[in-house]
Amino acid sequence: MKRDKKILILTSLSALSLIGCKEEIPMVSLGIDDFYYIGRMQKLDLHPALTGNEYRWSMAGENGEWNAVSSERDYIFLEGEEGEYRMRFEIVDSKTPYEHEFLIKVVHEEVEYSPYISRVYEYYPAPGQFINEMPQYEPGDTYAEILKKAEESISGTNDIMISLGGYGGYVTFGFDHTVMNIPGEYDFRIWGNAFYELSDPDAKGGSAEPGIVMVSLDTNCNGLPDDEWYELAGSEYYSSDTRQDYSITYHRPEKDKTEEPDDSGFLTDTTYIPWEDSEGKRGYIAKNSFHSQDYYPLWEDRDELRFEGTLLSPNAKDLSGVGTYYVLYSYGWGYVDNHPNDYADLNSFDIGWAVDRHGNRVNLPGVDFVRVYTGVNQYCGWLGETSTEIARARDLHISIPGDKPLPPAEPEEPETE
Ligand SMILES: [Ca+2]
Ligand SMILES: [Ca+2]
Ligand SMILES: [Ca+2]
Repeated sequence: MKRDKKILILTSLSALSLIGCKEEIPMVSLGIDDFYYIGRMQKLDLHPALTGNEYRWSMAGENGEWNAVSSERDYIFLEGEEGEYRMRFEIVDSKTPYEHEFLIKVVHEEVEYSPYISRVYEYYPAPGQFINEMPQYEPGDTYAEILKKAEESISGTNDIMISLGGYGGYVTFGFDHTVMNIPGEYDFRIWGNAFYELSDPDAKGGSAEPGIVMVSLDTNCNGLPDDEWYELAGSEYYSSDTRQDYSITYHRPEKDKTEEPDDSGFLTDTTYIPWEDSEGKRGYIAKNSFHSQDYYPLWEDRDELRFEGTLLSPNAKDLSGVGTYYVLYSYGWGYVDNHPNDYADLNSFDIGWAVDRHGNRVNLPGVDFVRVYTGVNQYCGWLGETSTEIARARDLHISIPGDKPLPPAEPEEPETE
């Protein structure tokens, strides 16, 4: 009880903010304080001022034993559960060893968190038949204005669909807190507009336009998505049909371009937006008769748009054989806009799936930024290019009334070939 009193006095004196990354305030030569207060799901960024040969950060376990949590010089403390965490920092050095114990009290947020998207940081769609309409471009709109429209569309429960266009087009969003990675559990869910066609629903085919998910932790604590990105390795990550380090460049159509329609009458310009990819292939995003607006982002100053990432193999089949009936089959798991929204688990994601650019698993305590990009470069006749759409996302660890428990996440370590 005595200890609690002491803590309360310290809180009122230090008046520390519970919002965002909290920079530690150097008070002793080490630069690590004795007590910290931080909201749950908020990062505490600790930088010791002293140096040595090695470093060791430990957290006290239930029985007072010390569990090592990091051997880096800097440490980001992040916990989702309220409570007191006893920490120890050691500098392992033969000449000037150092040891410092401190306490971190994790408290409930002052303003309740939203489980839904609160910020859209980037919206860079590839060209496509829904671009300039989802969200709606109005003459004179700048990138900042389109970004705001994208944010208003998918934030909270507004549920207004935005399109990412053809392969590579992406959106980057975040929440009003850090999304925790709970081991073995799905951590967040994303809503698209996929559906299964009615004639053969068991085949899980219809309109599946898989988007690849990437995640990032704001490790430099500047609130911006300029930190390391990691792909969530979904069911196709280790498939021999999936290609890493793919890139594509789209070109703005010429102003006075002559349209080249096809024989079907559905495509009004088959050579509308040219592209070439890293495999030496060339092609076009065609214009169709159902969507007559510009398909190239009109707020863009750049005359070519380059995107890169992992490429999933085509998932569509032309069941008619004559280009009139395409079915786009769902991949197993781990992609956006790939299964109907009713399937909660198949639209949910485990941060534990994260891999670095060499395919090595990384162990992230949580993420601040989520990026989704269209994962296939595919054209289905009159249906047009395949494009991932998004309407909503939520953190599954901020519960809301009516929540049903999800099954454990798919294997954290996807099977290798
Ligand atoms: Ca997880
Ligand atoms: Ca950052
Ligand atoms: Ca879609």
